Amino acid sequence: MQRLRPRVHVFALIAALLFCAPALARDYTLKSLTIVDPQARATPPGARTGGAYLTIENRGRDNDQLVRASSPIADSTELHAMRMEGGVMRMRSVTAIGVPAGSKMALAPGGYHVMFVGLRKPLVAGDHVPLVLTFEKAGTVDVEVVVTPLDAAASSPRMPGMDMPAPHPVR
Ligand SMILES: [Cu+2]
Repeated sequence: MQRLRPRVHVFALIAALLFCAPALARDYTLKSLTIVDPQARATPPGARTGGAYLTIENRGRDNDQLVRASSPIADSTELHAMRMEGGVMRMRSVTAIGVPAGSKMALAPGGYHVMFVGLRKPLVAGDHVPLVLTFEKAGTVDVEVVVTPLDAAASSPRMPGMDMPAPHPVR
């Protein structure tokens, strides 16, 4: 019996690691940039758009900017900003999202985000979807976006329009 115990502990450890893994934030390093915890909210049936969020840390001495995002899961993948205009939350596409040297830029509900326009299938909680991010200086990095349940972001500000067809003209 005594000799079995270490093995039991190893199994317990492995089980604990497997159980914890999905909850761990995934980080990706690209030169002096770190892409922290890319995630997207699950979409309701029939939704044509979805948003993805992540944080970019720039530990370098040069400013950089996110200039492009692409994914096979949507007809187009855009960089968007949200802001209040005349009391209404609106989003628009932007050509770049700056990441100044020594700073952290959070793409989060209510602000900048990556927008999937023309989703080819719904975003389902637990799925991992591929996303390619291109920076002006650091280059390109492949990340996986973890899809979280719709209500996981309930504590975040609601984003009217996010779950509806894009409210602005799409090229
Ligand atoms: Cu958007």
